[in-house]
Amino acid sequence: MLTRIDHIGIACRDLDATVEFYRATYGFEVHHSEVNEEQGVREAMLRINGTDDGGSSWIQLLEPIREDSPVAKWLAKNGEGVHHIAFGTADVDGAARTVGDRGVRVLYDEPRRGSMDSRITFLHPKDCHGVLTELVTAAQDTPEDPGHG
Ligand code: V0V
Ligand code: CO
Repeated sequence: MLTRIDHIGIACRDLDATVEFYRATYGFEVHHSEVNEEQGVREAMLRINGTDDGGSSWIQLLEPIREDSPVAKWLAKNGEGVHHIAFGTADVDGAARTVGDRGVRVLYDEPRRGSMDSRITFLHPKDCHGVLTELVTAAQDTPEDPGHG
């Protein structure tokens, strides 16, 4: 059902400085960056590796663009650090249904738009032993478009 770690989401106060740390320290480059208004973040995706199911694994660096956003709220309480983990699946709708049936609160009725046109949903951290958990189907993983875009 869940086939890989799609990404680790890291909350930071200064996206450019954090990107520079990952570049200078590890040699990771930004593959993609965007603003997600709905989620209230400016983000950069650093591609770590490809996987044999056609997806990839990423570090997702997140800077809040609004004080009332989940990442801003989390930063105010915890400071910078790991904010969530995201598992990759070819079928986020089915995976969310299955996990929901197992008693975990799924935060969205329908998956929403995530980074790079992925489809994402979240599981409540209080139902996941303190870990905000995201389920994601990458754009290139969707059954309608099995290509390698
Ligand atoms: C909150 N809590 C967390 C947490 N955020 N625990 C672990 N990890 C986190 N990231 C805990 C918090 O300490 C509280 O525990 C409790 O949950 C309620 O938190 P709150 O501060 O009162 O905040 P809420 O309830 O208003 O919101 C929490 C939820 C919210 C999880 C519902 O953050 C949310 O909707 N998150 C999903 C959306 C999101 O995070 N978007 C940003 C990434 P105590 O103090 O009661 O014990 S966007 C993204 O990943 C994208 C675009 C992508 O991947 O493509
Ligand atoms: Co994420």
